[in-house]
Amino acid sequence: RRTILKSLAAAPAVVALGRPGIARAAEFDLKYGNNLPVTHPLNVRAQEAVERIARETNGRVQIQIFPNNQLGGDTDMLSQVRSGGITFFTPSALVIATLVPAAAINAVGFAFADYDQVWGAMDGKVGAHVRAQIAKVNLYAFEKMWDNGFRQMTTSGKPIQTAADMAGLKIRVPVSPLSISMFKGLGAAPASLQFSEVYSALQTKVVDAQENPLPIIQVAKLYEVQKACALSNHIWDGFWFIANGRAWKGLPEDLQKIVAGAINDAGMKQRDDIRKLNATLQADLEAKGLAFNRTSPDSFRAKLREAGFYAEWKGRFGDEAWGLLEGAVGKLA
Ligand code: X2X
Repeated sequence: RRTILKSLAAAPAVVALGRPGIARAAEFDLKYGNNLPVTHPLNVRAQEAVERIARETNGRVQIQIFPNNQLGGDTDMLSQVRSGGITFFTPSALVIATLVPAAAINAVGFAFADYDQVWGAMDGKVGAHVRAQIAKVNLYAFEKMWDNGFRQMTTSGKPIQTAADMAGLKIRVPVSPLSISMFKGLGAAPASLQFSEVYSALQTKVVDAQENPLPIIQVAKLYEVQKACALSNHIWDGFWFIANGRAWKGLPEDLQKIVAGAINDAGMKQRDDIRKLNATLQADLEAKGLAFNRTSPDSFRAKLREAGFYAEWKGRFGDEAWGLLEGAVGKLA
């Protein structure tokens, strides 16, 4: 009788490890929300990280992922991660910049020529500067930024060839002061909408255009409601993997180390996933009916310069941050 009771008592621990879905509460039960469909590499790699964390902490840290705006749009998740309602969130640099203005520095129009420059800056001094600003609002930003990608412009009407084609274009942009400023500078009529609203806004023609990296256009099926894609590479955008500051400090150091290790490693794999996708996505999307054209950055840069975009944002970011960016990409307009 005693022996049976003992083995029954031991059983739940095994169940808890093997089947997190029905486990009793872990010592640290944490929530992570994001705005992307489960098929995006960000969610695929985050899921792997969550499993690794459960394993390496022997079930002490369980993270539940809420993908695809299940907990609300970006603005909602940003306030949830600040209050501690969720522990983790992956806002794009554009989105976290509504709270930490310095974070938009990587989104300055046409700043980066390629990924070597991007990761040089974001794994180097530019990224360190932004992470320090994020820390000031009691959020913890993990070291490795995850890739969203170079943003491209899609339209339901005529393709965008040069900056002149932007005149009056009703284009959706994220909830981001820099994006609004940049697209106004280009002569367009930008509207800020959270990502959760983009598909239906395009479908119902509330807006005629949007701009996002190709992996997003694919996983969110935006090709169903857009006709043409201009390869403009106008902004490089990434996701900061952030944690509520209090919750992060509340994790014992050994657990922090495991969580950060798993998340940063997953971020590096996610960057590589996007790199591989970038090589094949144009053909995939063409097969789904999206027409592609290349653009030269020249007319866009000239228009932005003329509109005072670079001068304005140099002032807003300040000489220090602007200098760090120029240190990574060369002199900006
Ligand atoms: O909302 C967007 O366009 C997206 C998915 O790229 C961001 O998260 C900024």
